[in-house]
Amino acid sequence: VTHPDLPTRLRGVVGDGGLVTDPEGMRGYLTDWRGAYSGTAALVVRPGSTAEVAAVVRICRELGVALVPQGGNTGLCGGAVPDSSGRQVVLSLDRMRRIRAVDPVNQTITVEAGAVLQTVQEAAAAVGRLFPLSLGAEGSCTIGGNLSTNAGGTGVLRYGTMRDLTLGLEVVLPDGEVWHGLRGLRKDNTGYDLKQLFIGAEGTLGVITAAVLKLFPAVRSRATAWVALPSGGAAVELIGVFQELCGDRLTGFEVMSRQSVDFVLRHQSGARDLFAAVHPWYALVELSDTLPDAALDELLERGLAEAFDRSAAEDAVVASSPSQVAGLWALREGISEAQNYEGPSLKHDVTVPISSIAAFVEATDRALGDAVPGIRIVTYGHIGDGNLHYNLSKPEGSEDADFRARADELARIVYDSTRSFDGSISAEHGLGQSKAGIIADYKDAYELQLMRGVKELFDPAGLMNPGKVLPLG
Ligand code: FAD
Ligand code: S2G
Ligand code: ZN
Repeated sequence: VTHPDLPTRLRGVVGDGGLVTDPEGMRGYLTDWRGAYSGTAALVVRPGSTAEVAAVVRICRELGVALVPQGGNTGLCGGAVPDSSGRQVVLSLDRMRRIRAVDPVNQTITVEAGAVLQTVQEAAAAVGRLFPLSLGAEGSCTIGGNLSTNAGGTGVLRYGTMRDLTLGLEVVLPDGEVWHGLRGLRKDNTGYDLKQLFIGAEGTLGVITAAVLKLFPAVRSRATAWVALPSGGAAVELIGVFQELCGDRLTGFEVMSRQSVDFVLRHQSGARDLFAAVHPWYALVELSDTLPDAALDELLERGLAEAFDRSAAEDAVVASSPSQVAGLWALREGISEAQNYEGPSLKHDVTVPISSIAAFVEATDRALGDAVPGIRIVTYGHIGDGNLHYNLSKPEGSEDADFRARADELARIVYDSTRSFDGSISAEHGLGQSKAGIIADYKDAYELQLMRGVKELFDPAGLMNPGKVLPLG
């Protein structure tokens, strides 16, 4: 199904250990984390160095074989999964996981693309620094994938997305040339900021092989609360209270609907409701500081008292131990997994202006309830960034297939509503294959034309992750 010389030529570069050709061995590379997308591939190649990546890319380009770069395969829009032609090659970075350098004085860390996010967090902590990207998949996702999806997560409010955390990149371009851009300077105004083209490109402009990332001073005090809210709009009021009171010390603010919490209580062993009463919405609020004795509990209590005065909170509990803090975050991070036990999770990762969040939820919930009576809407996420995970689960007792069959129609309702509030149809997960086909309906035509121009310049043969981000043709 592909070029006869391919396996031999690639084996000559990566050796037997770097090639996977048997169906059993390839399986894990061909389906995404939650089994929503799967494909077939000619083979999986696992280069062990930047030079091997460059040689592999050159061979595939010479033989006209398309490449699908892959990191931890935890992406949620099928960006790392090959198509069903059986002609594509999955290029996995899972053998390139080295931490090349940790520099506490310049506050940088240099890592290879296959390094797992949690490993990078630990390497930073070992020298008293913080690498602040944090998300539920951190035990499996890789820095290359985090860069390629411009990952967000729970620390964006204070530290930004991968765009804000990256100083330099090493990239293998689709012609096999290596861009040695591993600079760690915080200021370098010498022309176009090329690294930003590859961040968020989802593997369509080249293979990221290494990066220089920013480090921050470690936090040494933390205070965390779980707050019951009377409405979604109250979360917007609550975050305003804490931003005014705490400024940069507000380092975490996550919101969850009751439906989201119900799924976790149902499926996460050990999870329990923090309050006797049921509330429509909840927030996880976290303060942190580099000072070891910053009295953040008092600050947290002051903010909560203000929130109660404004009727923006109905109940609250402040964690009194590290294990209680971990329990609150487990509740929050458990939502993604819990959805998988309730039939198909039709995911929509949207941004709307924070001031419109309540109106967006109200309008979109209503439209969806009219379309599918009994639909269960799992709304949660990083509200400080205006980012809601607005995921749909089928009505209790209905058929998976019937619900899945309406995915496109329901996505239109969500995305058209997002557009009506001047939002974005992808806040942090990217477009992958799930949104490549509709992006033209939600993005300015001239902007798409410019994007195609960049794609044409970097990958004229169209062999780098075709069909992702930009629709084919
Ligand atoms: P993969 O899934 O392997 O690939 C993702 C994309 O990047 C693909 O298009 C792939 O082709 C490309 N790619 C990967 N490596 C390279 C490389 N080296 N060079 C070029 N292209 C490459 N995401 C968030 O932003 N915020 C969250 O809060 C969040 N929470 C999550 C929670 C759970 C439980 C799960 C399962 C996922 C979550 N995600 C979240 C989504 C996902 O974890 C992120 O998108 C992550 O950045 C993907 O990393 P990965 O290494 O798994 O990438
Ligand atoms: C999160 C994860 C994916 C989902 O948990 O913050 O990014 O299930 C999401 O929507
Ligand atoms: Zn998220």
